[in-house]
Amino acid sequence: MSLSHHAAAPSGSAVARHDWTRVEVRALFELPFPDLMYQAATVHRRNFDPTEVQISTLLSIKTGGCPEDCAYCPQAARYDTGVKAEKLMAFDAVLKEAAAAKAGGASRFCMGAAWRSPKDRDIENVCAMVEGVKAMGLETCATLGMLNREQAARLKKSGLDYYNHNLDTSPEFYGEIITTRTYEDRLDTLDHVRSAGINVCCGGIVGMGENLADRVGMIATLASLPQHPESVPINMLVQVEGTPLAQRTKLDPLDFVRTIAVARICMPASMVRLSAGREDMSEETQALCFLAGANSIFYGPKLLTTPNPGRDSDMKLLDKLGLRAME
Ligand code: SAM
Ligand code: DTB
Ligand code: SF4
Repeated sequence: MSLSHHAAAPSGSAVARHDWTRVEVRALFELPFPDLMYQAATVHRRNFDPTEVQISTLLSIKTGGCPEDCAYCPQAARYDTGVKAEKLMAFDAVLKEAAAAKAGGASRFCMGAAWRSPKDRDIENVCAMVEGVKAMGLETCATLGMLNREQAARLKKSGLDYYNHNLDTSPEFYGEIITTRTYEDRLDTLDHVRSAGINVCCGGIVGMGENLADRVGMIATLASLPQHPESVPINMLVQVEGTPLAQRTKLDPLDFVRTIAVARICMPASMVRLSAGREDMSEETQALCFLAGANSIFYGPKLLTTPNPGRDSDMKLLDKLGLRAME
């Protein structure tokens, strides 16, 4: 083998870097598709069994009526999307849903609330739910909005395994999507979660009208956090009628696959979740995402308020691809 050929082989190193520059990340996005896929699949295989997919189920424990202005979100009170504001679900009802998720094969149960930030009373109620869900043998995740240090510590004490808080996009594009909280606010919450010793689930959304530089900026920011998020959800925008982003030009599915591949390469040991948007995605696109290093999905017919593929069709897809649920 010639030296130059050898030098071109992907390293797939398990050593995680935290100093990814935008130039380097952009160069990955601009690789010829076969080279990008080869490199991503190599990194995936060095760090994980590529036939295993982690399965999480989502439940909206507090739906709608949110005061924030996130332009993608059907739960923002200011957009007329048909989502009705509800109160926090009762403890027993949440546990019933968690039991159904476990019976369906999920290993992680993620509880989402349409809050800007929880009140301390809300935190106490959610902590009770976390304890109950955990006692069933499920991993627990919550996404409740901005947290202060004390709230993160209280959630940790209840046994919460993961906290989801997304950066959503690049720092430059962020202001066009959300004005009611800053990028810095998000980084602060992530710091509080990390400092409390809770695993971090943090990713973003593509297909919001951002450009390549924004997708580069989003991945470079995630991969430059002091510690990579343990879970990185990559969402394809679910266009919801009534939200400001309902009519955005759809992203080419191959650019979505590229985003997954670059996330896999830059954060080699993280779980990369093929998150929202699968309902409108072909099986072929999803298969490419798994080849590109995605190893986690949301499972069950509903995300928070929008549809997700049914359990049967997902099981058929995993089966067709020879993939199985991670224990
Ligand atoms: N209210 C809390 C917050 O924003 O932090 C927690 C719930 S919020 C719905 C969680 C995440 O869902 C958002 O950060 C966003 O990334 C994602 N999301 C919301 N609406 C979406 C949509 N229409 N398409 C794709 N992802 C979406
Ligand atoms: C994440 O990154 N995606 C999930 C979860 N974290 C909470 C939410 C997707 C929501 C899609 C729109 C809806 O169903 O309301
Ligand atoms: Fe509220 Fe979260 Fe939706 Fe933003 S993403 S409007 S904070 S529920």
